[in-house]
Amino acid sequence: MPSSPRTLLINPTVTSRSSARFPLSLLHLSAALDRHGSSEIIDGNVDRDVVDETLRVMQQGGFDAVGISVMGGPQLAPAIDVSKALRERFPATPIIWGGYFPTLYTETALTAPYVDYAIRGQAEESLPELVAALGKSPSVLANIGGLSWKNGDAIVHNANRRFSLTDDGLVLPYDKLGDPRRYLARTFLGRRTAAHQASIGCRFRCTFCGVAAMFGGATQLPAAARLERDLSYLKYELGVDSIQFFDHNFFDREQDMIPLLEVMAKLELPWWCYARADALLNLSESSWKLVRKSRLKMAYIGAESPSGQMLKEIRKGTRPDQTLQVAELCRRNGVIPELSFMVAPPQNSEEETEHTFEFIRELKRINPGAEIIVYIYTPLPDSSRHEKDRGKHPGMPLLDLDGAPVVFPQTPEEWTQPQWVAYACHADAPWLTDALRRRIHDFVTVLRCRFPTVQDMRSPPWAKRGLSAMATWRYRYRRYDRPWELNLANRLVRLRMPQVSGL
Ligand code: B12
Repeated sequence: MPSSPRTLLINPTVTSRSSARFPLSLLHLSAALDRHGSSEIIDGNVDRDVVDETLRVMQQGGFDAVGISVMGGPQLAPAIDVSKALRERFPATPIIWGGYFPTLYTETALTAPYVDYAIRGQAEESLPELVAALGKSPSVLANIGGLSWKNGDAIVHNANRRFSLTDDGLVLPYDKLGDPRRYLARTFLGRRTAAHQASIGCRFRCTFCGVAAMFGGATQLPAAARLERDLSYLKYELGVDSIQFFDHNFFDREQDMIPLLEVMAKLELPWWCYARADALLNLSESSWKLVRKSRLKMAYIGAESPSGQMLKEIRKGTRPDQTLQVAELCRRNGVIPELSFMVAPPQNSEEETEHTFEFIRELKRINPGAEIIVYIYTPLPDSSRHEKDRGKHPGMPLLDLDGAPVVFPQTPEEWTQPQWVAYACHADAPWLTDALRRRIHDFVTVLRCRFPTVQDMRSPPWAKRGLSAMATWRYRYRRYDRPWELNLANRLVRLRMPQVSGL
């Protein structure tokens, strides 16, 4: 391996060009790689033909390794396509997978002949160490934290690495993306919204969440000076006018948040973030004052379920009454709560789902502006949870409609089958009857027509008002079933679905 290795980083296509946001994972990795070598980025959300573009860039020569970011769900098929094409045309180039899929399903990723290495978790340190170690003896590989690799026929999992929020004093290398301004989007927050991540991790260990599986309950906040430097660059250099935070959970302990909120209040960039009901309810009035001044527009809060029992089982750590209270608190403070629910759990699927619909109605009475996201509850397989949590809080075995145990895919290809893509997207589960699937779909159709999301910038206001009026009687009388007229109208208007495309 040369003393200054070159790495090609790829983000396989996962969303439309208009929904493309800064590929933050690759920007962070690129910054880390460039300290001891160099790197280039191909972002499939912008360069739509990732395979052709990758082969074209590779032909120019000189890359020592390729790193591919892979999230379960729709990103897997393009990740496989580009990996296979690389293996065929450049068989000697090592292929490294990183991100949520190889972190959660490490063995599955490494069964593929086109994946040589999987890095679990954060990779700012592990990836540069790996590319520097390529071609050296296996004993060097064995010392790289967070790396899983193939030693002959055996798969070796090195120890986990501790998470850290390193700061080399620089902003991310946005210019690696060509003109970074093409990633600024018109959203309900502003005309030039940028994605940013300030802190990492989450201190909670909800059993269903990929973030808990990745971080195991650890979190780290940035220094206020760093947040100010990064956001000021976005605001004053790139002309950003609003921010979507990808932080796994923005609001942490109040005393630690105050310096960060002061930065946000100073910059006054309308913003969106992930939050928890308990953290918002615990904020003092002086912090809320900062929040209002900072122009927080929307907070995505995992409400998950109206059942206290289920919230305990999934180790959510919040209660249904807190969900109701936070809806009211947000209303008073001019923040829209975007509340997400997981319906159709494997046990008592129908009752739990109907109970959730009623709870959503109650929330809408408390705060009609609250936005609702409905997912199907699709738990992670125990093997994909963080090593600290495996075997604990097992829950009931997952059974399909015939009562047979649910068997998770064993290869990346199997994960690309439509039913497993839907599972990864929390859109379907093997225990769902056709009737329940339809019932959920119909409820969501009536709900989102009755209360169109403010995030929809595409549909004209008259169309949204029209749909809302059409849906009123169905919503009022709970006549959700077969809303054919709304489906028809929707086909013309195509309301936006935040759960699929993000903001
Ligand atoms: C932005 C985002 C998206 C974007 C696209 C992202 C992209 N790749 O272009 C969009 C909106 C399209 C998206 C879609 C989905 N997403 Co998404 N998304 C996120 C989000 C909010 C931020 C990701 C991010 O940029 N993080 C910042 C960077 C710095 O961190 P990172 O990505 O983790 O990268 C680090 C490591 O993972 C690793 N790494 C990453 N890539 C690579 C590559 C290599 C080579 C290496 C070595 C390491 C490595 O190193 C990086 C630096 O330390 C996360 C939640 C979060 N806060 O992270 C969810 C998240 C990743 N998404 C998730 C999911 C499930 C989805 C969906 C598949 C389903 C859904 N309903 O949400 C959908 C697909 C929707 C559809 N099309 O139907 C889950 C994944 C968990 C899991 N169980 O697998 C997350 C964690 C949300 C959650 N809490 O459930 N998503």
